Amino acid sequence: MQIARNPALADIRVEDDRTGLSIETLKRAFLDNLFYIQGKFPRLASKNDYYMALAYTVRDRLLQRWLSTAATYTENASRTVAYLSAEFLMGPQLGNNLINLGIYDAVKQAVEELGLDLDELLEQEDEPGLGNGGLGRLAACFLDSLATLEIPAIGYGIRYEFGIFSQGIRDGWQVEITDKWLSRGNPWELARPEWAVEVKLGGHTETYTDEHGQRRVRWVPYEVVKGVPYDTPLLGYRTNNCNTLRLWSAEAPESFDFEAFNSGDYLGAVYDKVTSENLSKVLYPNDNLSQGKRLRLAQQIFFVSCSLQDMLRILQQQQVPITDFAKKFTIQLNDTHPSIAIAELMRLLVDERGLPWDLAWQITQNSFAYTNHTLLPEALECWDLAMFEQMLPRHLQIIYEINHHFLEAVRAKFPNDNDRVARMSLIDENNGRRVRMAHLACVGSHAINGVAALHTELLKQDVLRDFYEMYPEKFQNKTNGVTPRRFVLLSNPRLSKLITGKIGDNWVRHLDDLRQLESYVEDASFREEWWKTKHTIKEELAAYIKQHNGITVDPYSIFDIQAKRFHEYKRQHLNAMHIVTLYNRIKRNPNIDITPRTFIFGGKAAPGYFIAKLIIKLINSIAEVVNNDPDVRDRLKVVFLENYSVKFAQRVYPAADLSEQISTAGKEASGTGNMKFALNGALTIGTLDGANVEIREEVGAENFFLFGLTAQDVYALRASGYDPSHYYHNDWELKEVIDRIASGDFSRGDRNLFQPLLESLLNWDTYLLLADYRFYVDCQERVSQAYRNREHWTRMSILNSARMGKFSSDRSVRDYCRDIWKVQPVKVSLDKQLF
Ligand code: 26Q
Repeated sequence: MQIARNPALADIRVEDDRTGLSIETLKRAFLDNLFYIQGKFPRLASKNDYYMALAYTVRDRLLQRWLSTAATYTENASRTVAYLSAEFLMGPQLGNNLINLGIYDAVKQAVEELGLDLDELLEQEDEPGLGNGGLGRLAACFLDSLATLEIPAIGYGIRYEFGIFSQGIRDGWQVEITDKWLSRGNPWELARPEWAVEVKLGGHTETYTDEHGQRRVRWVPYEVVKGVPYDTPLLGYRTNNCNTLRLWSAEAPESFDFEAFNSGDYLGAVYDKVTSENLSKVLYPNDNLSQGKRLRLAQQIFFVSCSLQDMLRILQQQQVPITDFAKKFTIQLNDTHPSIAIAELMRLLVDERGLPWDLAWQITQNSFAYTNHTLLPEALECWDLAMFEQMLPRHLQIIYEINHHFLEAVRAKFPNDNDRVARMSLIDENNGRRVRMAHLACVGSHAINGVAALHTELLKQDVLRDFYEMYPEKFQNKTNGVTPRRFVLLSNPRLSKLITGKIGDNWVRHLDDLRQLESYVEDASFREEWWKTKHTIKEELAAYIKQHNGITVDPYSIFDIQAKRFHEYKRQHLNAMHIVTLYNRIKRNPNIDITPRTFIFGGKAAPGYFIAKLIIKLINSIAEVVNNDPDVRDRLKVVFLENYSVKFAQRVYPAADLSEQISTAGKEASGTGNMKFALNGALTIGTLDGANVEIREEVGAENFFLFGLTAQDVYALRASGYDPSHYYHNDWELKEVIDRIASGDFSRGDRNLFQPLLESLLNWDTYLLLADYRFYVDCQERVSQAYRNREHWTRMSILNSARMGKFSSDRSVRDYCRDIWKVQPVKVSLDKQLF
């Protein structure tokens, strides 16, 4: 940005209606925005109008910081993190911006003085659900930490018109409803049509000789799509650094099919427009599954090419030579979804900027780093080669050339090892020819990381073993983290107040400071306050459940919560089997002494994932029976919370006593919900999987309910020939659970309904539920006993919160900055003369 000083504007007041933070100024600004932006006066305004007026009031205050940030970063030509992600699961913006600006209480009072309730206005916001789950939410937490740590950063992604579907529950089944999150307008974004770029698709390539006698390749595309950036400002916590989330929306290029237009085929031309816009139409709702669909590949190249062209524009605008690309930008690939960027940057540098291959490759490798988020083979992206070639003919040639150089290096390091060469090739020749995106990401990046210590070890030993042997120096661990701003301060104001009252508010930026709470563990009155706070929050969730589910739950019972995407490896059905176990015990002896529990589930299943949807139906079916059986006497309740989202998550984490983190060991890369629960004082029942391992190390084994097979046990059991029916026949209580589900007791006598699930468990049990069942149920019994001792439970709860400092995304991001990105903070001051 060129900043010209205009003396005529020099004496504009800074503390004005659009920037001032006093209650009076906020009120005036709010009414102005209601009038001039929403076009309403108070008597006719709806709650949504008030929300919008408030959002614009807050946005004005962000924009001042945003412009100062842009000016500062430009002046310093700061090294910038470009975080490339197909998903950003941001959650609602208003509350978080109030917190980070430090005006939450002032705004609450200002709207109250106008006769409004801030909580009701916050409720109005439709959250941008532009992600599936953990991976998208991690990207959002990282952006919050980057701004808070004053690191120049841009998040690049797709502005999906429809985010993750809204989930309804009808007759116990999940139904999907399209997510029209933009229907009432999005006050947080600014369209930047002046920075639109074009992306080519399809067609063929030609070689030619340029004016220097150099042989070059030209790509003649079949079609061109325009990408328009929409920017959302992201302010750090109590900093002036306001970074950018830049999301691309697909449009038809201006000159779309002009011939058809002139020849009178107006509708034909408009039809083409519709297909280009399809590129950013909808988020694929699969989590941890790659289906290899053409439109998905088109989405990936679309946002990646737009983002790289945008970086080249910034480079040019700041007059940085192209050869310094990797000095200006460090690009993080959030899984393989954006990994086509490696071939695209090579194309831009070699074909469009005329750089020699070797120099371009050096720049590319220096620019990229790759984060892997999965150990599941079905989640590793591979593209059918014919389809890939049809859409990206030039990229395929580039990948062949990268592969050629790479396989030569493999042969040099491991002579006479053809099997290894075939295993490592960027092209899989065995399963119908396919392009292996994880291999491209590994070869084209200077750093490769897993997201928890165990995950990184398993990558090195198993999924990426050959690459580890080839490039051991590239591999690093970066354990995930979550932002304490959204997931404690904003979502749990009661606990935050209690904590701040004891240790001050430094913990919000330095989460390790929570350790100071340890010294209050033996303080009985503090424990009492802690317990009461938790209890009040449970009462609030109970009221919500009453209102939305019509179920009465007992806030004195254990709130046992499993909230996450539905997937067999996450084993929600193991949790369901525990519920049926307790139900059977009650049916056998209605007077049995049982610790009351409320089982709460939340989460979506991918629309095409039949078994996951059947697990949702099973839970709802069990709920119907258990909640209404007089023998149960309200000691057990089962609740399914519809349409789990970030907004919802913020309600749920604070109210949990027990956090279910029960994936098959070796399957969950990290988990981040596990962190959000424990940070809010829930105890974990969990396997040694993902970050559970490290959480347990931090909080202490005595404050964590561990059960089940280890990743090594899982490998060994599979290798020795696992027979699930053995467990069925040798554990009568397990048999009784399966038999009751099979009997139709939970399906109004229908014995077929759950057969697909039960058959899969008895015949394959890919995720070893039957092997872990006894460990799990016995561990749950220890939980029930522990909960009966309120003092002891509260101690453990406090210690969980107090020792979770490591899992701040600030720590994660600092680690990336130090070991991978090599970036430094850049302070932004508000005194900057902007005009
Ligand atoms: C790929 C191809 C085509 C369509 C969809 C996809 C796709 C989309 C989303 C594949 C995977 C995802 C999401 C994966 C994910 O959320 N992984 C989670 O990442 C978290 C953050 O690191 C970890 O904590 C979780 O353990 C991991 O499951």
